Amino acid sequence: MADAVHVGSGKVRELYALDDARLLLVASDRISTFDVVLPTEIPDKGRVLTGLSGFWFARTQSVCPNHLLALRPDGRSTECRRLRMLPIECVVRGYLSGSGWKDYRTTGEVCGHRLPAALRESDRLAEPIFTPATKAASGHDENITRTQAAALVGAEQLAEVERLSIALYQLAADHARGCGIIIADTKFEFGLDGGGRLVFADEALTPDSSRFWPADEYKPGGPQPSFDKQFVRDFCERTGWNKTYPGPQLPADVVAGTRARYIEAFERLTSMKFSTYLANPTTVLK
Ligand code: Q0Z
Repeated sequence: MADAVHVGSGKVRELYALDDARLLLVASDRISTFDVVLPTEIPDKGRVLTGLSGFWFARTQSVCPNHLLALRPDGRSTECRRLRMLPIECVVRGYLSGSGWKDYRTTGEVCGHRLPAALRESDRLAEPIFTPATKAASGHDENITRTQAAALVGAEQLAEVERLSIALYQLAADHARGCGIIIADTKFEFGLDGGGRLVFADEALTPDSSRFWPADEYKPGGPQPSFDKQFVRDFCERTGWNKTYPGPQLPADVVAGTRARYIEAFERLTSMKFSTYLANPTTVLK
């Protein structure tokens, strides 16, 4: 990475420019919960997320072109095409949770979708809905209506990213359900290439960009356990932490249990051993 120039930081990822046309996206082992990055890392978390993104990019090429150029041998770095990113988060919800549930409870609607009365928290929706959000620099994205989103990207562009987002979600959610994982919702990002074509970018259907729930524990009517972060959340609740910076250090058993859950998600979804991925990350693209 001698001549990679650092161009951005996320809570748990770093972005570098390789040249005018290519970026390097590096997923760290940092973990955040309740919006705070914890002082303890989860070994291999960044590799699991990079491998899962690669897996989904490879398997959704028939739906939409994507930014992936190569996975590096370290398993946590993705070389990608440098795009002009759209200024909206393309969220798809198949289940009613998080801000979708909050908005529904207050207004009966989510991003302009009027939903049936008397839905419960975590209920499955009859059809997945496209619920765009703004990219708030401060961190917390804000749900917007499709009318507001159209004002940001244009009506034609919006209709196309909505269609693509729903198709990507349906493909992935169907696959994951067969692996015992419910993808309750997910956030996609799209960019435009030099020819003005829409390209699926950033991370693809990872547990950091989605809610993954264990299907065998699904019980609507309240919040669901997180497939990946539940040990961390339970530990944080037990300590009485007030959920402001800094967060607590995680004990070894919570780290090990959480690492095992990330690897379990990887192995279930890819039907590949994680050790095979570590030996040669490109195997996940075949
Ligand atoms: C992704 C982000 C990260 C901080 C910009 N293919 C692309 N072309 C242009 N821009 C991006 C991408 Cl993926 C892009 N982000 C999100 C990622 C650290 C911010 F690793 N920002």
